[in-house]
Amino acid sequence: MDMPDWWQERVVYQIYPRSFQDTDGDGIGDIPGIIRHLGSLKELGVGIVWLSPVYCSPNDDNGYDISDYRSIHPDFGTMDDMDRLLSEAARLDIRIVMDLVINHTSDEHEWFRKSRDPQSPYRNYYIWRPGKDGGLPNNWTSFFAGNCWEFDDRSGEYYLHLFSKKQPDLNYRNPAVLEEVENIMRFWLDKGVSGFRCDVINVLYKSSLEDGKKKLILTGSEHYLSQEGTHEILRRLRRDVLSHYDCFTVGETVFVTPGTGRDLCDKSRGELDMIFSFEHMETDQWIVKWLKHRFHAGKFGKVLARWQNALTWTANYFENHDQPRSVSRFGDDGVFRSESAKMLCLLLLSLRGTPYIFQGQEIGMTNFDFTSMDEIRDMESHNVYRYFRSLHIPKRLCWRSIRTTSRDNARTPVQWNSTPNAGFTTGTPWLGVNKNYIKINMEQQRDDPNSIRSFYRRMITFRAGSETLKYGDFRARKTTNRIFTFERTLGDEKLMVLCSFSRHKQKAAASGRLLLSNYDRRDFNGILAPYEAVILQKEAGI
Ligand code: ISL
Repeated sequence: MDMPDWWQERVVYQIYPRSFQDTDGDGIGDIPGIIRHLGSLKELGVGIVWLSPVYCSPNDDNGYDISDYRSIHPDFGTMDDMDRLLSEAARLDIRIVMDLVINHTSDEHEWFRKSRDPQSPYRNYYIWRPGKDGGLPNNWTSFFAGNCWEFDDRSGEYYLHLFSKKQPDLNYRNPAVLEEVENIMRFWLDKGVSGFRCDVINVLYKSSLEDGKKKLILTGSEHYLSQEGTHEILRRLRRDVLSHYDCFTVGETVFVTPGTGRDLCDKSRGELDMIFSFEHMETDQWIVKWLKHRFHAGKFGKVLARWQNALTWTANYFENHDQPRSVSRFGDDGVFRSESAKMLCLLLLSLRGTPYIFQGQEIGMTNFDFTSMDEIRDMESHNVYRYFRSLHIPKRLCWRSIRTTSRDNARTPVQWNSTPNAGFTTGTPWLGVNKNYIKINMEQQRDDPNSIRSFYRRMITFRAGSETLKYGDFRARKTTNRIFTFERTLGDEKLMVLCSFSRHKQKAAASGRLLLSNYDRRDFNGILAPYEAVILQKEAGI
């Protein structure tokens, strides 16, 4: 391969600032809280921090509804704090990547307020349409349940929102919108950020507003998923802005296949540097994420392998702020929590691509322990709950679905220590702290050589020193529901990675010099302990 870029060498750590560390007692995490822990992230081996949105926002969707792209929400601090974060991070050689949410703004953004006036030059920044035959402009359905149109009394028309009604979609047929976005990007890049995580980036361009083919989810999506117009926008952003800075982009891409995904991040096309795809995160669901079934490790492995083979570079993740905790979902958050969290760590960091760790993942934080909807803050969960109830689904079943799937599972505050509220805040946390913080917390794991966190550290160091793990070819060997086996090869070196998803011992027909295991052992005898993962070095020629 060509000389690797710095973003291929480093491990990314995602911070969801609201839940990371509060320093002023208002119950909401803040930028000074992030600065406080930078040293410990450095020690973990993190080289890039991705910050979920910290901009001004009415917080209908916790910052993914931006009302001012050039200012910091007072809950998080000030622009001075942000500048301090950038300089402290630079001092530690940690790059900061911002979330770029440009499919939509908040309805409280100045552009949208002005756009409500049909005569305003901002009218065309958004997608306004009159109703059709006494109904909505089309039959599209939203990512957050329900339809995609909201009527505005003031102008007598509807506006399009693929997400909540407080997140109106921008109109990318208007060149002024793209110019605004380019200036926002330059603003942050000039400040010293090193790139962007681009929110739902493959839905920007709507090719038409015709009715969609009726589907169980996202009716209308054939008119906006990965359209040529979006590809053109991405190429233009690179040409006009990104290519002038030392930065990278990772796109969150929804409903992509390996083929459409490749088109969005193939180096020769000059669009994104890498993408987050979702297929592996959908291997425990029926049709929609709210209908979960038992996790099939075999399917998970096969999907991971397919994407590893399809793209030359992937963005690898098992958790983010929208997904339940990986140890509760793909591992075992009971007896084998520690083993399975470490196995998932070894797997994540052995794949080809840039690894992304979500805050708390490195200590094996689990899904929330809430008992009712009153404790849930996520707007999506409330929308979906209401929708399910409108279909007369019994409350018990609705709650079961919310409990396993709600985005709040990932958003409970980071568990720092065993003092009240897990050391997250001295005030009242904006979202409940999981009561298991007494047992599961950062402080208790930091100095324990056998902790999950220590294993993350060890694995990150191991990866950093292994060109084969970073850049070697990937080849799946055997994928069953119990063991996922693959090889990574570079030059003469061949590494074999085995990951057990079983609660029982498993025989594995593999041999080689043991380089790493999540158990304390010196060599590999062909038997994997429960949730054991190993990296074996094969002798040359085998
Ligand atoms: O939760 C999801 C995946 O299981 C998706 O439906 C999610 O809404 C989608 O991936 C888009 O997510 C992003 O954009 C949303 C925001 O609410 C999410 O937090 C963000 O990650 C709208 O900006």
